[in-house]
Amino acid sequence: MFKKILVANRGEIALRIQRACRELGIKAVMVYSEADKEAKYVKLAEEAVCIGPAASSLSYLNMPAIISAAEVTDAEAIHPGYGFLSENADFAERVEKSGFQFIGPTPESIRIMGDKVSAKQAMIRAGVPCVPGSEGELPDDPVQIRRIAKSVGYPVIIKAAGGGGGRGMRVVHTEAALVNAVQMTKAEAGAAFGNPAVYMEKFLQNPRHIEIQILADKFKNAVYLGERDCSMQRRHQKVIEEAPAPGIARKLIEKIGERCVAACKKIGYRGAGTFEFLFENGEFYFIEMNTRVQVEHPVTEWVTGVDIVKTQIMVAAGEKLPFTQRQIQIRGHAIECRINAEDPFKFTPSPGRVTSWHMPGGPGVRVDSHVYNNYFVPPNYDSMIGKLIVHGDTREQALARMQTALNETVIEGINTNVPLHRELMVDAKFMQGGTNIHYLEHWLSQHKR
Ligand code: MV4
Repeated sequence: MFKKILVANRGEIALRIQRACRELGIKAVMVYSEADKEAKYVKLAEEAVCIGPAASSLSYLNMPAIISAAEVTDAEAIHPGYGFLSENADFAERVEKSGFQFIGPTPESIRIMGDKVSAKQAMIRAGVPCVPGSEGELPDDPVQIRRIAKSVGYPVIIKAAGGGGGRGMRVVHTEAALVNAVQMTKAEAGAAFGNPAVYMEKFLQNPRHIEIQILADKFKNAVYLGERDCSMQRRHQKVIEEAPAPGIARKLIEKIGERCVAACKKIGYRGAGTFEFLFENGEFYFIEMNTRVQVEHPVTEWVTGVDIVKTQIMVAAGEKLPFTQRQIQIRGHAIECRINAEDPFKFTPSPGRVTSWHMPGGPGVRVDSHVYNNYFVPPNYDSMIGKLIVHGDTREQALARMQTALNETVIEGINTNVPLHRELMVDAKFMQGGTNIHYLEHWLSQHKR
């Protein structure tokens, strides 16, 4: 096992990784920007290195600064967390070329999944069901583009190969709008991602976003840890996640989970990963794969009892997965509310000094946050300042626990979206379960203030 790891991230996930290291008896080196020197995990750190000014481009995205920090502290591995450099294949390569273990998949796996066209082709070859669409990149010839759209059937969606997470997409309803839409998307993709390649899919009108968590070691062992329902989102930012997905038969999850595991073995995937699917009319359609630990990993940890972050570190160190598929059982129900420093209904960011911070507790309540009383939330980063996760024997019990937990929560000095969560947890449709990807934005348009 590693003796020392460098944590190349900030916020709640930096603290989460630090905690996993403590449990494993590994020293964690924390890196921080000038804006983050007051963060809890920096104060708690046995070693911390300032890697630059507040701007992410000069600190958390600064590859030489991070690798130098690993060199001067004698770390053996680098955990990238999520966001920042976590899905940057060049970074993973530079980490390994510098003699450190990248805690994640190989640069090659990251590269394949980063290009959404090659990701889809890999999944088709591995037997994972995908959204019907163009076989690979769209050609330039308008005649061929029209022919492909006709065979897929309108409406279609044009997506950038270099996009993902909702960036670089355009829905097309008619043949009249098609070729121009393709050209526009290509131009935007070239400018935004340095890659003008686009592909086409049938546009699914009312799907749910269901994702499968997997873990794999370096010996082609892989397991799936069930699914998460991440349909409650606004502008491609998830707001609430839960596991398991309400109303989806276990048998269906097992079938798709086994496909994901087979795909991992086929491509030699290692580490933690997530297969994202759209789920409509009882069918799963692969859209993208995330090659990192995700924000919402705690709901899966709670229903499976598996520590995903610890396991990521263990498999990166060359250990075998410490469990088989048969040992993975889903127990109860977990819900996560992302706590953001923002206006709860207008969504304007709300950084600043937290003058009061009281977190809930009791049975089945977990809080992952680096914030503490009198902490200053810097204005330079993502607005997420923590996550409130609950577990119950049933979804009803989890909902009741989340309602109580949100009512106990007191955060003063900044605005947060806790009031929004309080309303959503008593919303009849959400309480019923199974809302689709449009539900939250529709709800917000009906609850303007
Ligand atoms: C789609 C889709 C409908 N049909 N693809 C948005 C984020 C990116 N990961 C893929 N996205 C979508 N792809 C087809 N063929 C609808 C979305 C989509 C969406 C997906 C997941 C969660 C929220 C969403 C919100 C709007 C659109």
